Amino acid sequence: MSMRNENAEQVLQANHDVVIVGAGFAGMYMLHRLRSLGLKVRVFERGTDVGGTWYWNRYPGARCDVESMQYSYSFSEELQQEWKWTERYAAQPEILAYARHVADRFNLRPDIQFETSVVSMSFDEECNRWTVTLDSGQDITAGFVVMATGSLSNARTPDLIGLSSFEGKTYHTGQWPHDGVDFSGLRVGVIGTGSSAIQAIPIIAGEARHLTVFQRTPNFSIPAHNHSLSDEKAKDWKVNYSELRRRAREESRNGLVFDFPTKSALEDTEADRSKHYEARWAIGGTIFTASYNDLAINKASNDTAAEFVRSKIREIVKDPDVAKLLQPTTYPIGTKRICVDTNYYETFNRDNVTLVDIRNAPIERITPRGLITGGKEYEFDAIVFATGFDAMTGSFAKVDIRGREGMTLKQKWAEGPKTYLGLMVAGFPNLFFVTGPGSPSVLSNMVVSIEQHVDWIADCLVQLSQRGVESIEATERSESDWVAHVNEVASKTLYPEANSWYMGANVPGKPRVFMPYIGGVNMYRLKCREVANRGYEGFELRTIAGTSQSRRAVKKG
Ligand code: N01
Repeated sequence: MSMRNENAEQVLQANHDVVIVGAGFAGMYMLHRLRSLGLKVRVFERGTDVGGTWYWNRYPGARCDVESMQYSYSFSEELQQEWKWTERYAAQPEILAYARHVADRFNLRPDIQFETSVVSMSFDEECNRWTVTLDSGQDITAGFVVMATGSLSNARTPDLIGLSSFEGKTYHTGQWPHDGVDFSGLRVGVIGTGSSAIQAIPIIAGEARHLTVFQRTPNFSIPAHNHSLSDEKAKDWKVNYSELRRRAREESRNGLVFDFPTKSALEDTEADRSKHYEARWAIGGTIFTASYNDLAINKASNDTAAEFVRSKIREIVKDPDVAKLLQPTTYPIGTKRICVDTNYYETFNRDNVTLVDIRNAPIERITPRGLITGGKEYEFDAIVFATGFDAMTGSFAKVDIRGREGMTLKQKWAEGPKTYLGLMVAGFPNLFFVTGPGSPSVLSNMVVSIEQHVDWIADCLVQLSQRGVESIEATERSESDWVAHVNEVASKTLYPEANSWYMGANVPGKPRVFMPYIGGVNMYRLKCREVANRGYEGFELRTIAGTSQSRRAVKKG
């Protein structure tokens, strides 16, 4: 190949119809959909393989708390019929194997560039294209960019004094070593008691010589009652998949199939309520928070569920002082993400486990031998940070994104994320967000929400192509109306009462705004459909004739 041809080839490779950032569940399906439309698409992924959350979060006990038959793609009938889940709740290795299977089955890998981070992006208003800069320094241009970077993908280690002085090993649950960690015979400290910690703690306690758990805020956790999935049960789902998936998408608020209750907790007598909660506890899982129809909006109803779980903690944990520390009292149940566990509270009955309450005595500093809190030094061989994520906006904040007139997304979101439908941002044309802030995302079965966004974006690109539209952008008006609506709906619930990552409260200095849309995936889907049917109401569509970089035609819809 001559030099000239090599240059031409490089230019060709650097120009795409669509760039997708991230090869998790969202990025993989987005690639599949857009490629089937005949578009030239490139995915950039910082990991060495597909899987997103399930690629990074390999901590002991990592498991999905949405049932496997529902936490899976529905876009391919063959895929959903052929894949065999082995447990009610799949463990991380099985979900990662599923993601890899999808990548192979749909031959996605050739269009994914692994071990590549997008560091910056800027929109060229002259030609309506994005220039995407990679960590290698290479520039790629694309008519459209889809951020499929996940809602919980920017792991956060608190900025503790002395962190680098620690002589043992440190780990973060969200960046776990691929070869696993052997805690046998070690003194281990776990910081945090969120979903990740609650899954990891029972397993680490079984291995370590001694485990010390540092708890700032206790969490409500419901037993998973995980078990292997019988062939009959799986068959039941598979035979009825089309109807069940429809119900999850169109009838449920959270993208899960179950019979949503029609009764308030206050309509039952105390004895009936107790029986009902016992039955829900015996079923297990996140749907405990939907035991009645008003637990998220009525404090008196919520109190009954919270008290039931507190009574369970008192029943399970033998030491009354430890049981007291483990009982959440400062926020309504469900307003911090409900946790699902296997033997979490039971673990505190072990002789080799100590709970340290740091609510009033934050960790002062990390020392070479361990950490200091409440004036006492705790010594460890390993410290596990189960301290969560810069949720919902963290993965966007890591990329320097510049829209019209050089405005950065960081500036735009200085007081909290602003989007129209969680899909687009005014001032940032042709940039889509999959499950962005302002959409149901983390309040739902993520796969359902991902598929809905991917399908909407793909359909939108088909429409734009057919109408000769070069750029689409949320208007300031539609964006501010949507943000107001998202806040209004949230304010009618108990959610804002908790210092949760939904509110950005876990990151010092982050604006306190309720980020996901709580109106329900069913209502939200209708709204998105209506917007599209009305010719993308609330978006500005621009047709620019005669530009040199016209978007490639979509070959088929
Ligand atoms: O993170 P978290 P996570 N000093 O933010 C504490 C999903 N997920 O990784 O509550 C001391 O919930 C912090 O304390 P506080 C799920 O959506 C799903 O556990 O802020 N402590 C908290 O206890 C979940 O909600 C699954 O007071 C500090 C903990 O660290 C989300 O991911 C499994 C601290 C962080 O909890 C995040 O879960 C796992 C500090 N400086 C995760 N900073 C399943 O599907 C933070 N903490 C089952």
